[in-house]
Amino acid sequence: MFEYAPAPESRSVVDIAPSYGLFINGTFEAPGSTGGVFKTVNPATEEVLAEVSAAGPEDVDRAVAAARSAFGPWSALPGAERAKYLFRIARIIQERSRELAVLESLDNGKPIKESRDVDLPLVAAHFFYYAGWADKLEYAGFGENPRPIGVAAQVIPWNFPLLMLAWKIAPALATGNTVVLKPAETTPLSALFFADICRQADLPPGVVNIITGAGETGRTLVEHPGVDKVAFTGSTEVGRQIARSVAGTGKRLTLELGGKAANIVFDDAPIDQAVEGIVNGIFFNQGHVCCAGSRLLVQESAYDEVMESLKRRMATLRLGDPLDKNTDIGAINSAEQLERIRVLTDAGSQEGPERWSPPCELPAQGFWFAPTIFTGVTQAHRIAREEIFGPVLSVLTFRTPAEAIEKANNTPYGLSAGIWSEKGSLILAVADKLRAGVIWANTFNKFDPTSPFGGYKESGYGREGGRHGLEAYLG
Ligand code: TXE
Repeated sequence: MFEYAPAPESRSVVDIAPSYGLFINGTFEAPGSTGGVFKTVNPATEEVLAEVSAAGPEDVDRAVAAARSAFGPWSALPGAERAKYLFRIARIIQERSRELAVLESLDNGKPIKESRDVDLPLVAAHFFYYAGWADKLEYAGFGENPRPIGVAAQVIPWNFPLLMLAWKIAPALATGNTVVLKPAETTPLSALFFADICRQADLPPGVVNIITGAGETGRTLVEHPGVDKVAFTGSTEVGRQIARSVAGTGKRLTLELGGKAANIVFDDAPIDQAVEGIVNGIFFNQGHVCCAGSRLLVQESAYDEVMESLKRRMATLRLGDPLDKNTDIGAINSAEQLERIRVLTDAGSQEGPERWSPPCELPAQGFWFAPTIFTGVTQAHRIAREEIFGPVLSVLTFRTPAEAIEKANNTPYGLSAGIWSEKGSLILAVADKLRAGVIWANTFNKFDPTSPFGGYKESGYGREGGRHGLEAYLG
C-alpha cells in the first residue's frame, strides 16, 4: 500500500488566514454578542487550520436582512446581467482551482486528485451551466414570467463542501433568489474563500451571505421567519427536524438526505470494469458520499470471480496524505464520523459477517479507516440497513433479477443504484423496478450539472441539477 511516495501538492499555494469572520452584506464581520468562535482542523494531521466565527441569532438576523434587501434589485436584473456575474464566478473558480483544491483537501481530508479532478471541475461546471440558464428561464416551460422565491436558506454538509455550495448557490442566483448559506462546521473554509470570490466578481453585496457555525446556527437560519425557501443536504435525522420546523410556515423545502445504494453486478458483466465501479462506488471520497454504492449485490454465479478481483484491486489502493497526488483514500473527515463508522463496523463484526481489509498501516495522527469489506451479509444486519458513510462495503448475493430488485429496494432509502450487465434489456428492466432517484448503468458516481439528482423515501425530496434544479427556486 505504501510502495511509492511522490512529492505532495504544496500547501503553500493556499493562504489560510488565522481567523475568519462572517460574510454578511459583502464584507467579513466579527460575530455579534450572541455568536462565538470555533476551530477547524485538518483531519489528516489534527492541526488547527483556522479559527472561524459561529453565527448567533443576531448574526443570522443580519444575514437574512442583507439577503432580503438585496433580493429586490437582484431579482429585477435582466437574466443576462445575472448570467454575467455567474460566468465571472465560474471563471474565477477555474483560475483559482489549484488553490481551492488544496484548501478543500486540507479542510476535508479528501485526496487531492479527487478535489482537483472531480470536485473543482464540477464546481465550475455548475456555475457555467446555470449561468447559461439565467436569460432563458421563460423558454423552459416555467411560465412567461418565472418568479424567484426570495431569500434561500441553504445548509450543506462536509463531504463535498464546495460542490454542495455550487449545487445550491448557482441555481438560486440564476433564478433571481438571494442566499444565506451555512457550510458544515468541520469544513467551513472553502465557503469562506467562495465569499472572497463573490467580492472578486463584484457580486452586489447581500446576494450571497455565508455564515459559519454548528447545527444550532443552521437551525436558527432555517427557522428564521425572513426565509422563504430552505434547501438542506445532510443526515436524515436533521432533515426530519427541518421538515417539522418548516411545516405550516409556507416556506418551500428541498431535502437531500442519506442513502444505502445497491450496486448490482450480474454474471455477464465485464468483471474488471465492474470491479473498478465497485471500488469507485464505495471508496471514492472515503465513502463519504450519500449515493455511495455501499451494498454490493453480486449474482451468485459470479461471486468468486468478483470477490477475488475486488480484493486484488483493493490491495493496490494507497491510503495516506491527502495532498499526495497518488493517494486514493484520504482521511475520515472528523473524529465524530470515525466513531460512527467504528460503531457500525463493530456491530457488523459482532453480527456474524466476515470482515476483510487489505494490509494497511494507518498514520498515527489524524482520523483514518482502512478500506473494509464484509461478506456473508444478510438484509437483517445493521451494516446492510444503516448508512455507514465510510469506506465500508457490505456484500450480499442474489440468484435472479427479481431477487436483486427485492434486495436493492429493501431499504428505507432511495437515492441511487448501479447495474452492471452486458444486456441492455436486462438493465432497463431492472432499472424500471428500482426505487432510486439516480440509476447508473455500467458506471457509478458519474455526475453532471445537466442531470437531476435526488431521492425517494428517506433520501429526501426535490431535485438538484439540470432544469429540475431551477424548479426548486421558482415560485
Ligand atoms: O450530519 P448533519 P452529520 C449522514 C451520514 C453521516 C450522518 C451524520 O450518514 O454519518 O449523516 O453526519 C447542519 N438544523 N450524512 O452529523 O448533522 C450541520 O451543521 C439545521 C449524509 O455531519 O445532518 C451541517 O451543516 N442544520 C449527508 C449539516 O446540517 C443543522 C451528508 C449536516 O450535518 C442542524 C452528511 C439543525 N438542527 C451527513 N443540525 C448526505 N446526504 O450527503 C445540524 N445541521
